[in-house]
Amino acid sequence: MDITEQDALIVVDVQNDFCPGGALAVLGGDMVVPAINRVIPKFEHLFYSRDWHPGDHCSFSFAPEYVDGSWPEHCVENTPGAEFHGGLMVPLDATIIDKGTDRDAECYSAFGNPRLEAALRDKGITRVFVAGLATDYCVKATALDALHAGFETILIEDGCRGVNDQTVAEALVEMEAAGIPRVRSAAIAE
Ligand code: VGL
Ligand code: ZN
Repeated sequence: MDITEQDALIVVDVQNDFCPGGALAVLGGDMVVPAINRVIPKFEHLFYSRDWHPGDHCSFSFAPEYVDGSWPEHCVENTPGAEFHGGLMVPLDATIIDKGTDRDAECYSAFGNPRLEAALRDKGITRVFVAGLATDYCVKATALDALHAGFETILIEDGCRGVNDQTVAEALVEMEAAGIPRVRSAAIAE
């Protein structure tokens, strides 16, 4: 697959708290790392979002239900859980996009931070590839927002993992129906 200077990679929330051992671990969350690292050298434009919450963020709950948008405390700004997975390649010229920084608002999409869309437009990007965690929450929200903002949007299927099998399956159907195809990392890297 041909990747050009009009393409960007958006890596969503590949942070310790979403990986095994983390506060809100996604099953196999760390498995996205080799898939993402494989495609990084192909892209000139790299964006990495971070879930970056204040300690009293409104999504935190002591009795999380995982179905109504309440979660155990996770990705608190400047804590080890909020750091990128240690194996993830993060080139020095990559742009980091923090989101969920407002205590009173949930923010699944990386486009919740207006810097992302502004930077994509500024660089003349027309197509984005999306990967990361979690497929059924922040990856889905980011990919759908990218599409609605007018970018051709492609999901890197082995570069994503989700919270719940059922909602992952639904998310994949929803994204596909919206017009977001899936590609495997090997097809990009080759
Ligand atoms: C996420 C739940 C809560 C995600 C972030 O990155 O998918 N999920 N905060
Ligand atoms: Zn969060």
